[in-house]
Amino acid sequence: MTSMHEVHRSKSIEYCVISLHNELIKSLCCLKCLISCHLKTPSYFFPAFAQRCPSGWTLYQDSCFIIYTTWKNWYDSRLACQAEQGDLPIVTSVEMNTFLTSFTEQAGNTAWLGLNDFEAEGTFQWNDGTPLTAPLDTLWKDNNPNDPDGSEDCGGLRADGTWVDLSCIVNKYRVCQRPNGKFCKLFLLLRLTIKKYLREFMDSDWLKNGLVGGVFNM
Ligand SMILES: [Ca+2]
Ligand SMILES: [Ca+2]
Repeated sequence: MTSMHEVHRSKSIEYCVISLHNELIKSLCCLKCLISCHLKTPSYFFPAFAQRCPSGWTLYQDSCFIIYTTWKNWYDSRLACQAEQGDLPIVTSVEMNTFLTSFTEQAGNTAWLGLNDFEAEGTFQWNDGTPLTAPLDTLWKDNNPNDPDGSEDCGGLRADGTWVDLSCIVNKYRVCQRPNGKFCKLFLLLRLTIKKYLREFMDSDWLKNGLVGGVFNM
């Protein structure tokens, strides 16, 4: 039978562990603010900021997207995206291309993609080095890539959803892609891990057997 003393000791331990847990979460939240997840509201509730894009950006899968209708060449467009912790888009599926086309269709012009054939003429790859593979290579507009004068090394997404190779120094719109709260997800994972270990700590035999009970009751 559980004595009142044991119940009291158990509650003391529980309170200490919960307090410790809360302090850890608060510390993580402060750190989160420092690395700036671009949240609208500073919240301790991790699920609430697991999926947040900055104002004006649209969430699609694990990334945030925005179109800018200021005219820039491919290089300056890329730099502008990188200045916002993003990059030109890397299209990973036909569905994603359809999503991106909603931007160019509305804007009514071509936007730069993170696609180029700098390394080998005619062999396009994404800015992260991954090759362009089927079925995405069916998205080229008729007769593209054509590189008519040997200078069309950058890929753009047209308003109709097809792609063209263009001279990298011509000015086009740009879509920027940036990760959606990767740091926040890391904290969410960290929090779940901490909870798991705290629960195991609470349930551990050596704790229940009172080996450290005296310490908590001091
Ligand atoms: Ca080319
Ligand atoms: Ca072309």
